Amino acid sequence: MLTSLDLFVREMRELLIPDNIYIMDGSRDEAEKLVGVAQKSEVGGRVSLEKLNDEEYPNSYYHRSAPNDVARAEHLTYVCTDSKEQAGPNNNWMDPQEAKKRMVGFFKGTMKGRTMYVIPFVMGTPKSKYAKNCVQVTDSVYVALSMRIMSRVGKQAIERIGNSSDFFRGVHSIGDVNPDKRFIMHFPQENLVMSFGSGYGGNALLGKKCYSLRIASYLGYKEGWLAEHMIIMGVQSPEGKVTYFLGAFPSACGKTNLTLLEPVLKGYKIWTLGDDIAWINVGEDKQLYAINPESGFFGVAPGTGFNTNPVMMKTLKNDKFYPTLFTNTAINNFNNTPWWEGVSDDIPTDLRDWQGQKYDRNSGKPAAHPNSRFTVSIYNCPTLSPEYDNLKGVPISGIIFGGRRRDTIPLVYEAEDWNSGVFTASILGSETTAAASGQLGNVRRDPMAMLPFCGYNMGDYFHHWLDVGKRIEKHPKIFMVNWFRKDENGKFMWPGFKDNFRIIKWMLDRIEGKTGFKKREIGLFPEENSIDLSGFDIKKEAMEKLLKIDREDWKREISMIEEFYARFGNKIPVDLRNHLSNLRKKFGV
Ligand code: GTP
Ligand code: SPV
Ligand code: MN
Repeated sequence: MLTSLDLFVREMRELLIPDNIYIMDGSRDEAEKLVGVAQKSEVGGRVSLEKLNDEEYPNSYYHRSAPNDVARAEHLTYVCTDSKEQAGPNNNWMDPQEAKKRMVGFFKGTMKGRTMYVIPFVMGTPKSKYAKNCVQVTDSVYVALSMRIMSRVGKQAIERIGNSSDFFRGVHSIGDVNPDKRFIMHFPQENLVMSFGSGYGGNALLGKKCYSLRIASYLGYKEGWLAEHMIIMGVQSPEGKVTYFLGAFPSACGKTNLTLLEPVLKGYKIWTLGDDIAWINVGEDKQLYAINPESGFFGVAPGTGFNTNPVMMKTLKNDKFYPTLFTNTAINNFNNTPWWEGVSDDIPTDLRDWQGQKYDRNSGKPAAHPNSRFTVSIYNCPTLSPEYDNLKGVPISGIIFGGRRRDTIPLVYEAEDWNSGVFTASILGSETTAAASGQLGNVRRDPMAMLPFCGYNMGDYFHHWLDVGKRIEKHPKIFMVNWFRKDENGKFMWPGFKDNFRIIKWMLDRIEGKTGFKKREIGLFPEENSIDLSGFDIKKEAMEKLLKIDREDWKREISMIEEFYARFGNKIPVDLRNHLSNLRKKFGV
């Protein structure tokens, strides 16, 4: 008897017409074999993988993508539900039949002369009831190897699927990496994604944003849980108590750095559980519990160095899990190591830039692509939490939201209660970054850092957040932060990175009731001297500026929020609309 999985593979063979089919077992031997294949295979004139200096970066390989394929393509990403309203104004929409017709046209026979890799994988630790079964096919050996780092690839997935037809199906081909034939189509009602024409990150590793956020958020809406663009971390106090936080920041706004933080305050420790995605369930004790469905980091390289993120540097130099990949960084020819802005203070003299050209340091351009990344197993991380594989996840006491804002948003404040927190998260704005193709530095609304990742109507999503709040008894505290406020000279006013722990410590004190608050227009602010600034010579005026509410800035902010809310019409919950009108009154608009 053919299983549903067999039938899917047969259907894919008939559609894609590959020369060979390879079903992955997830073993290390297999990974070594596939790396060998990648070292010999070319995509668009580029060798798929090149070995890097094994002493400096063990088990590490370098990949250069096509220059037109270096980031998520939000304008080519669609949610194809029966009606446009289900997808909402936050998504591009296409009729599912039309979308499929278009994609089948692209996919037909596209794997002639290629191998089809069949990747069975589990998102979440396989014994957990929250884990989900998935299968992706791809013709990119780089994607296949990346998937093995980012998720649990192999036999366990096939065993878990068994005779069931209930698994996520991902269909992927790099095609000829032509942006005119590039689409990432989601079919939440069919647990299906079809992605053509890109080999990059979130466009191609379908377990990541496509499944674990867009499809999973839709499943969560139906089933009563949340799939979020969030880190998970444990903060251990000098007494040994661990408090778990979630943190949502838009792409390239500091998640990976926060979850691998080495605290600046003595006696504290951060335990890493996840740097990008959290699946959040209501536990039997009516508390929120979170798991990380992923098993690796696909992290931003620029800015990562021993000064800013020593734990990630150690992770990248760890040889535990094979392999580690570097994509679109520069290469230091002197010792064949990957190089990017921020990994060393001085620029090496003999660099190849991310496109493989000799780097001209007078060009004014960076050598590494601003969205160059590393793909590395979470098991390489020295601060990996012992609770990482906990089947029910970890109990959540605090949720942090943050954006990248040169002005308007204070360094930190707290929401008064769950619903105010949902409102605060729903009005999150952030400057666009290199993680998605398009203009940089534009402020846009990015509620819960989920604008590009919510697989259904965001109005319904806000209702869902409020509903989850009604089902829990012990509500986590909700905070808003902004590490990126700038002074008149365009300089960051807050040092960020390890000093962010000073703010985390204040949150801990708030959770434990050890410090009070000052109530202001937008929420609860730290009392005088309650942020631990020991060993840090920041001026009192600088702190005041970092925590300032500028009324003119906020009037502008409110009009941006209103514009955003208006797109959703009466889908915006009444409670959130009331919060907005209260805010308007406080600022006299
Ligand atoms: P995605 O993987 O795209 O979801 O990004 P992310 O949210 O994990 O962001 P990440 O931690 O990789 O940081 C993105 C960029 O911001 C990097 O260049 C970091 O060096 C920089 N960054 C992170 N934290 C801080 C901070 O506290 N202050 C400043 N100034 N920069 C930071
Ligand atoms: C992001 O853009 O938020 C990322 C990178 O984490 S990607 O996998 O490309 O989505
Ligand atoms: Mn992300």
